[in-house]
Amino acid sequence: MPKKISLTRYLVEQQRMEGHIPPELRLLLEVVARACKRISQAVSKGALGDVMGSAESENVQGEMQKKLDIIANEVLIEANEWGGHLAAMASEEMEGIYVVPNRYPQGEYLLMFDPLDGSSNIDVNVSIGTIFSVLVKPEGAGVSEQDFLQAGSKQVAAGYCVYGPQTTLVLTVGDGVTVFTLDREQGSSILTEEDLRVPDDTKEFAINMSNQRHWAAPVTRYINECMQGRDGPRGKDFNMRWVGSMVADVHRILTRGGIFMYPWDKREPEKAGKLRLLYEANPMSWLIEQAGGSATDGKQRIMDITPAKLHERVSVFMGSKNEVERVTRYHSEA
Ligand code: P6P
Repeated sequence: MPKKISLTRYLVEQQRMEGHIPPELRLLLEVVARACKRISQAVSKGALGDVMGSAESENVQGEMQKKLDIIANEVLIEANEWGGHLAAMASEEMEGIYVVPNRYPQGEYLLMFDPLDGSSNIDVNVSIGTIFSVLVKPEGAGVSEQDFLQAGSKQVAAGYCVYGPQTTLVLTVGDGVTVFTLDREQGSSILTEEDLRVPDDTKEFAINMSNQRHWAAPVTRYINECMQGRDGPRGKDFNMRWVGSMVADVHRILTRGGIFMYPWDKREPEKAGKLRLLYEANPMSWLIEQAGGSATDGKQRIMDITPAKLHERVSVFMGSKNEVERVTRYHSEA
């Protein structure tokens, strides 16, 4: 167990002693963590807080918004817009970018987020979360959507906060993966794990099996071999988990290994996949890679993809290195 220090102290030490984090990035991460704490408090109220159910509106993805989707988005915007560390923000819940208003100082960072991932689980009290990613705005006056269209390898910070039995913030700035657990009595996030490692091998896969008839052949081959267990070519039995919240599934994989898959399928062949590249796949890919795992779209490293648009979707295979490499190899063999 690492020394029990707060997120603030950890970030100050990373800034002062390690030189990893410039002051503005430290401020950004502290503000995001504080916003996640507020979202956690709203989530935990449930039916007592008039935060459940549908907002009777659709987001840019054409998905029905939950009240908490909108609340979480507003909390993140309001917490970050005045601090002087950001030039603009982008969110799953907003069609265009949100440029920091002129009444506030502009910074050099770009913040992207899925404010409440897995919101279909809100009303049934299953873990959900916030995912965020940070880029540096390219040189030049002003800020535009084009500035956000950078490969995931350009990220300077990424993380998520999972609102489950514990509220846990998981973070990387390129020097491993660090875990902070919210101490509700103190009101601060306490360092509980450093340098998380994803085991290279696993016996657990995460995929929505109800889509099986729509998958491409390499995915069908991979899953069929897992389902054959010890009697099949894998020579071992597998288990399956699917929470329906990427944050919860990825947190489990970072904690005990596994492979998370949301592949392209025939239902909407024009879409590369369901998940979004900028504020879901890229931050999760960096965390997984920083913990020794792999993340591809079935053909290439997710973090090598240069986005063509803000809400670009991508096929996702991420987790234990040897499993991701196997299913990716099946794609190249197909
Ligand atoms: P399905 C949540 O809506 C999400 O974007 C991810 O968090 C989750 O892994 C996936 O979609 C679940 O999708 O099709 O199984 O409901």
